[in-house]
Amino acid sequence: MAASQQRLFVALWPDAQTREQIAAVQKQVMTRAGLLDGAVAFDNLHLTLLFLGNVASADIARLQNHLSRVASMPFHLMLDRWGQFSKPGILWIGPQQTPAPLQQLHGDVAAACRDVVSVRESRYIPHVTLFRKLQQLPPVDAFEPVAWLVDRFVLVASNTRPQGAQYRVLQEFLF
Ligand code: 3AM
Repeated sequence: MAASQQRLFVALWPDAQTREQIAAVQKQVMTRAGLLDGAVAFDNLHLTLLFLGNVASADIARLQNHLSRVASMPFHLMLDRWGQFSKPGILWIGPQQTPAPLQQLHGDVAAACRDVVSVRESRYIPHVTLFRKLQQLPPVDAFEPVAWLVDRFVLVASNTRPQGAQYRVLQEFLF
């Protein structure tokens, strides 16, 4: 039987080369700080555009339809700074300067989703989470900035399991 609802989010999904570069930054911290736990799984690395939470399965086709109308030009995104959310022990990398097309894309995705699901307003801080649930945030060093050519976004289903989240890309939306 199909699930009556799915936990969804909209994200930028790194291409293979960008994913490798992000993972290399993650590895650098693990090696230098001797971290054993908390690393986001390689296949799960992403940049969230909008977290939607539970969406009724009956609404997902309409959501996809609205998202397919979101347009953008491809743009460059430079992941060149560290950041942390200290409450849940999150360490991330993100852009020093949010490119205007990314801010626009976030707004357009939120507007498209708002027609179908309720979307909470909050300040958008673009980031790729590298570690979660760290007891202590490790010291971080300079890293090789990751240059990402963004030409699509994705709708992702998240299955939260005790052994960690499992993400499944439901649809890719090319610009
Ligand atoms: O992109 P990151 O890793 O920062 O933490 C979750 C992850 O964020 C976040 O959505 C992304 C994809 O799972 N998330 C999970 N539950 C959330 C909630 N209730 C949430 N974001 C906001 N509100």
